[in-house]
Amino acid sequence: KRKASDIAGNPNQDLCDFLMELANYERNVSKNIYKYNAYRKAAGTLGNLSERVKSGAEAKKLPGIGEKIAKKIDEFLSTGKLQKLEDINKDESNIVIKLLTRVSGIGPAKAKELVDAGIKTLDDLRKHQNKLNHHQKIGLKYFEDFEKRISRAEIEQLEKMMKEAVAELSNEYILTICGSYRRGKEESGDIDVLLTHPTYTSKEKESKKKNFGLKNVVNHLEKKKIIVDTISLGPTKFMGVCQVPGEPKKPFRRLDIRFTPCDQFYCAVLYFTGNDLFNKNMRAHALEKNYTLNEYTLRRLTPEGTPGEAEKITCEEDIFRILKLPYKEPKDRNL
Ligand code: DCP
Ligand code: MG
Ligand code: MN
Repeated sequence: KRKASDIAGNPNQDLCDFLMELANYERNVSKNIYKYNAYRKAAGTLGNLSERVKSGAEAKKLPGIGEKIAKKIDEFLSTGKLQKLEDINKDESNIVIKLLTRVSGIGPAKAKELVDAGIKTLDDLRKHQNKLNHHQKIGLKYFEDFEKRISRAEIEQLEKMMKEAVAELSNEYILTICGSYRRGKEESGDIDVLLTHPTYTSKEKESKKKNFGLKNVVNHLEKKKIIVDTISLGPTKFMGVCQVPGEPKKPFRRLDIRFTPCDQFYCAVLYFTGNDLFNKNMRAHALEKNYTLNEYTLRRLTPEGTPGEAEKITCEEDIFRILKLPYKEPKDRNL
């Protein structure tokens, strides 16, 4: 069942927005990832409510909302704005950093470097592309399209086309779209594809998987005009650009593909489904139970703290069961 807020809109959208703006400021300007995550967690909590929050005190009872954020909620509810954000947005270099970090591939450090070099607008950036690496150039080239949200309908369309395309290479590929799409979101920021093939295991040598490797898949998707640009391509990871082929032209979309050994598929599905805060929590839970969990494996820790053999995992439920955690559907993994 989808939450009411996903259909009828979020009754706390304005509060979520200012918390996310504070989060992004902490990440992009202060470089304080701890505060970045704290604001995001609070925004996530409010975003999951089906009722409008009435006061800071009420919000404080919820997970991830403490004294300081409660005060900000009260200020916002009574004045309709936040003085801290007003001040932040008065500073011109903050405004430029905010703009530049919207370009895919430009992080806080690069944005600051560009500001120091006198860059103020995307047009400045277009004139100084020599300052950008390949990823950042692609981010700039597709800036407008990459900001557009992707509907489930369009992702479903691409999913079907990609599944048909890889099946032409081998009918044994398994292709799963993860990320926010798998968590049931109505719209996504990009498309996260997980791919595996039975000939590719963590023990198999490179040579054996060659015929069914990621490079062949990417080549084939290029031939089908589904993949239209590449940011980077390695043996297990593709980052690039895709589009629904044909007319009418749809926007260009960011596409990530991970090619995973089949014995590690479900740890990868769990990781790639996220969200990232859920993953952080799940890993912390694992450690409390003397396990170490990552995108590849779940392993028990010895008393000395070294990881043992990988547990045999045949579905996501296995991971929850071994960690003695109640199973959570992907749609309930929005922390
Ligand atoms: N991920 C993570 N930690 C990170 C980045 C990503 O655990 N630092 C995992 C969880 C994410 C998944 O990878 O859900 C996909 O990453 P995205 O950045 O594509 O995020 P989403 O798909 O969740 O959201 P969006 O709709 O913005 O793409
Ligand atoms: Mg995504
Ligand atoms: Mn992604």
